[in-house]
Amino acid sequence: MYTSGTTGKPKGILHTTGGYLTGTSYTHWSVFDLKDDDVYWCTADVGWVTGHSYMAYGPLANGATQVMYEGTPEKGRWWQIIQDYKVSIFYTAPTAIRTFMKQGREIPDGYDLSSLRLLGSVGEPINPEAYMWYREVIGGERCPIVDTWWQTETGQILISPLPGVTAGKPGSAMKALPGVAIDVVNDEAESVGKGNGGYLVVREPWPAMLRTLWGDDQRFKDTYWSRWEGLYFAGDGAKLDEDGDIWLLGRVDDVMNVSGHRLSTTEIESALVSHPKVAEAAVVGAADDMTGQAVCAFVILRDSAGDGGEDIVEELRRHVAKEIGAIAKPRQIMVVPELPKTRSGKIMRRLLKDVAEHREVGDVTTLADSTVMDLIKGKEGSAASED
Ligand code: 7RM
Repeated sequence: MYTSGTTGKPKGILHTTGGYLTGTSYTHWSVFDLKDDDVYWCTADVGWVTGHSYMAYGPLANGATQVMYEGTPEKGRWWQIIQDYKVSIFYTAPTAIRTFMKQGREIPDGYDLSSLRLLGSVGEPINPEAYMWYREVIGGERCPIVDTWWQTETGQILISPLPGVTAGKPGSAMKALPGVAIDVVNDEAESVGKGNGGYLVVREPWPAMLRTLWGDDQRFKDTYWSRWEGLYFAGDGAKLDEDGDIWLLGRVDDVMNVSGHRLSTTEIESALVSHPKVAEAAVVGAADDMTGQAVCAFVILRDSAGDGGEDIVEELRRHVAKEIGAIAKPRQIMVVPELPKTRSGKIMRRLLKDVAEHREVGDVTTLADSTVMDLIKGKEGSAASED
């Protein structure tokens, strides 16, 4: 499976039949608590690893009854499918959830979603705001949510609550699955312990782990195994809360450094999305003479917010300062109609960074819609605010 290349040249991830099938079938059964009478639906694009592991290999090995649907999620279409086929387990991405939030709850409210008993999320951190909406509007307050963390490289889910075993927390992927040795470490590879943040690593092998990069063993070693002896480096930042539960903070490459303070993309984006007028947000660190880097945010407003009003940019900057602290206050916020995403729904922050640093926009070939950057560049300068 090739990685989407959000940060560089795509990598050919080599999986093996035995390990990969063991890892995907076991986790598809345990994380989704699969029963004989379930109707399972994963909305992923089958070209994304999620489509491979959790539409093809895992569910088919388990003999699951499943819905497969190819097409754009027109308003109401997904809820119609759940209603018609009595889907009981539904697995989708936060980017889709936020799109539905943007359109308003009246649409799903028009369908009978009572067959659902379990909801899943995958692909990026699910903001607490989106989690609550998913639980209430789609899950009718009765379905547990499994926020599943994993990668093309891991092949299978490694971090997730288990329904009926682990209580969920909005925004946390909670615990490593049984047998999976996740840790959060500092630069010296020491466990940071409860209440602290650092790098997400895996200390022991797991069944569906990648075996190498296709045709490039050296790059495999350099990318995943060179930072610390014997630890798999996932490339994500994470923190452990006081209970030892895991919160993913986004890619380490995307961490911003503002006047010596390390800020995570996830936390600032979640603060923006918690504002009632905001549907989606992406933040990047842009070079700044004063502070080294400055926070630049791109936001999509909810349909109900109209154009947000004259003072929307100031309102949002103050909101972030209130939620996180003055250090995280964006230097600049741009209200945009779309964000640049891959087909798997991941925001390509490097393109937004190009805009924020007033550069020619880089390679857009892996975008789901390559015209999006023109829309964003068209907005440049219109909603900037600096102090
Ligand atoms: C399954 C998939 C992998 C990267 C990974 C993370 C991010 C995925 C979550 C998540 C927070 C999650 N494979 N990621 N799931 N971050 N919470 N539940 O997405 O190879 O395409 O991407 O996606 O940064 O490293 S992937």
